[in-house]
Amino acid sequence: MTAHSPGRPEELSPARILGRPMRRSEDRALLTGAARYTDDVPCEGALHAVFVRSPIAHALIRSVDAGEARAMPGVVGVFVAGDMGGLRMPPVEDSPETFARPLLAAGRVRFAGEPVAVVVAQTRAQAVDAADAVAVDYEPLAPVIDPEAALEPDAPVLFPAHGSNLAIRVDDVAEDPGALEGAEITVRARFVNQRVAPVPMEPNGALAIAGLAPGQPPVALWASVQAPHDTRRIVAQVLGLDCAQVRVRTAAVGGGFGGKIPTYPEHVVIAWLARRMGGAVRWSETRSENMVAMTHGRGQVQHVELGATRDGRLTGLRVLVIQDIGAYASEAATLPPLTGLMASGPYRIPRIDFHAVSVLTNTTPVGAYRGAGRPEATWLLERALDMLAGDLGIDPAEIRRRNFIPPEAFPYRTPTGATYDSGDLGRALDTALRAAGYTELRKEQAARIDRGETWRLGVGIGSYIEVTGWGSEFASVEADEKGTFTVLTGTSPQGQGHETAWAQIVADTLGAPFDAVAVRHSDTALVPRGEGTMGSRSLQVGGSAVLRASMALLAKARRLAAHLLEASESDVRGFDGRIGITGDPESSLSWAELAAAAADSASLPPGMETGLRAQDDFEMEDSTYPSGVHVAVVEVDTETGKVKLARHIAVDDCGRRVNPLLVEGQIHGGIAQGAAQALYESIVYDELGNPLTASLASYGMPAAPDLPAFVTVPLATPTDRNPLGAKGVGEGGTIGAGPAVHNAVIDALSHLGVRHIDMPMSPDRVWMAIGDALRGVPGDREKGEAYGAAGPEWPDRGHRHAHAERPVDRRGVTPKIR
Ligand code: MCN
Repeated sequence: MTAHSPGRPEELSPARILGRPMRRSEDRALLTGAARYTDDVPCEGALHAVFVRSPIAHALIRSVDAGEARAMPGVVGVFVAGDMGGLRMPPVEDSPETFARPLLAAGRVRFAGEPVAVVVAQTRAQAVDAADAVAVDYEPLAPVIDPEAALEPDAPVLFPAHGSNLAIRVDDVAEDPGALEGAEITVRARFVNQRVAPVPMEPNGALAIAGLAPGQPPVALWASVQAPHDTRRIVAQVLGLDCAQVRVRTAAVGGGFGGKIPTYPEHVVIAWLARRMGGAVRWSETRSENMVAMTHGRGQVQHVELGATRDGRLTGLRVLVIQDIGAYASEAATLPPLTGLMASGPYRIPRIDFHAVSVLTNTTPVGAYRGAGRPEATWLLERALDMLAGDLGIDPAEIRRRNFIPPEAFPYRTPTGATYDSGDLGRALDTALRAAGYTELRKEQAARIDRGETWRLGVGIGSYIEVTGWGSEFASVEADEKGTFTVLTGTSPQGQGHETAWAQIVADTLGAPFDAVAVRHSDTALVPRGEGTMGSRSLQVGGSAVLRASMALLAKARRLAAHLLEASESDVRGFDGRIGITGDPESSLSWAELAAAAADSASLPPGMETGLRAQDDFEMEDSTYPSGVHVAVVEVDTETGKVKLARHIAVDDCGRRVNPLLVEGQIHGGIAQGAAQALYESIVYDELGNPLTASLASYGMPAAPDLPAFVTVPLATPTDRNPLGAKGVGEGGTIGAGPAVHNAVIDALSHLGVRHIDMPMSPDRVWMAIGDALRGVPGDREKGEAYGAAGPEWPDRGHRHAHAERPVDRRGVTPKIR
């Protein structure tokens, strides 16, 4: 592994821009309404597409009658799977071809919301009306909605050719059937990490343009996605084109949170339609469509056994995850391996046994959602650890302190195969507890119980370590004769502020004014390659490429300046935005002058190419492991079950911070999403697979008044895995917050005998849990105590579906971080 020194050329920046809390240059356009989203991209004469979606979770399609729709005003065409020649999406990485999705449902629908036909009309209103008139004759089939029920031998099967709903097994992360041997105490639990929706402010959408002038690509696609180059690859592959024949761009993207990583069949259909029509076709999802068509997140049932000594030292962990992947194998295939990789959390756990099964159900496909597999790992550990602390009568802070991997043990190799780079969890915990006023909170908690107050206080700790950064990323930096700089980056932000941070990196490295740097991204015709924005990878991979390209550009500028000034290169430096002999402004050149000179090959030193430009592809050889501790303070009304998140303190270690303001914004958004899952949000289906939460009236997404102002305290341990010394921060807030809030609610009620409440901890659930505890009702499924001494059916005990036909062997496949 290459070690990078985070050191950088100091002499260039009397007032360092790197590390400064600069306000986002993106925000003026966003806040004044000037920013253009996909649906705002002007395109005269574009036709409008509207999808006809299945209202049934599982059915055979007997016929589709589009006669009436075709005759309606403005309708240009109605298309079904057969019209598209059986085109299918390529199978998602790591998942078997059997489960690849057709562009439009072919013969069978597998979830409510699956597109069956598409209507194209002159106006959107006409397309909406005509879509209503498309008559689909369905023959309903028995659906299966619950992932555990889907594993039963008599469950309805989504892909009869596959023979069962067990799509993928994961047994190779950490296999140790004896992991609990020698434990003096074992906590057993069943947790449901419920299905949630990403709910980006801007739903999905696309505009495809075909029939452009000669010399232009046959298809130009605007799409609201997180990885435009990947979308280009998929669209080209499905339509039988070369990548060069497809241009993919994003306009402003109004949030993604993982839900815009996939290229959806709808994107490809829109591109196909544009080609078919020889013109432009646009599609814009409604909110209710978004709630059923965009991938959901989480969706794990977790069976957990955590072993320890009587003094609270962890000895072993066994986990069986049942991952609901929904109707087709999508990005969800990547989630259980990540949960497994992070199953050790920030603790020394000598032995770990991890297994997972990914299961098909008649529901919206599941994919990455902020944290993607890592919050699930943190949640199961943090809940089990609090249960253990309760059983042993040890303070939750103390049990964590006893088990944290100490700073001197890094780099630390876990039994699950991760090599953590650095961290100082003890310091993070102390910092968070101090900021929260932990001792006083405990006193106040006891006083409220003594006074018999109905609003009880709860304090919850969420400690985490997560994994960020993979792959490689492209960047180039070019100086021009106007003294401005253009950065091209392969990252593709949805609100993370890359234009600001990347400009800081360039300005700082080159000694250039921040405002002189323009950052361009998310256009495959402009940026040759890019892996996109996900997995909190962008700064450490993409930002490092920008840094290295800037340093290469500086080196080129110095060489050129030395040549033009007839000086020795070693005497030439950058200072005050110029390049020349330090302390002698007469013997120096501005970046504009250098760029002008670089355009003329006659001015260049031998062997130097024209143009003042440099590029870089930076590859991460190993991931970074951000960590942190969150403390949540809740008040719970024991009479109504209502929970108020009163305070939330976050100490997140993302290594070196390029822009503390951006980091804080990321942590704030992350906390909101973690707390939302703990308290409010859940995708709910009825037993027939009808989505009951397909609008924001029924899906419990919190708004600002539901959440307190968050307290964030910085802490940084260095990493040498990239030249910026940075770890990712885009997801840490979510990963730390959810379990902290969850633990806080149980903490408020544990004196009443409440041991666990599954999420979301809505007033009715909390109220019922209090009632059950007071009546001494033993733990049920809701309380995470479903299993007695026998425990669940672990694979080595002959998992009941071990015989399923063709489960896919993932041995040797490295998980990709989403
Ligand atoms: N940053 C920094 N110093 C660090 C780490 C990060 O200054 N040590 C800054 C970066 O410059 C960047 C931001 O923080 O501006 C986030 O950087 P990073 O952690 O690299 O994450 P990504 O840019 O790759 O963003 C992905 C991450 C993910 S995976 C989800 S999901 C998510 C998130 O970002 N979705 C978001 N934050 C989001 N924020 C918005 N507004 N919208 C989404 O959809």
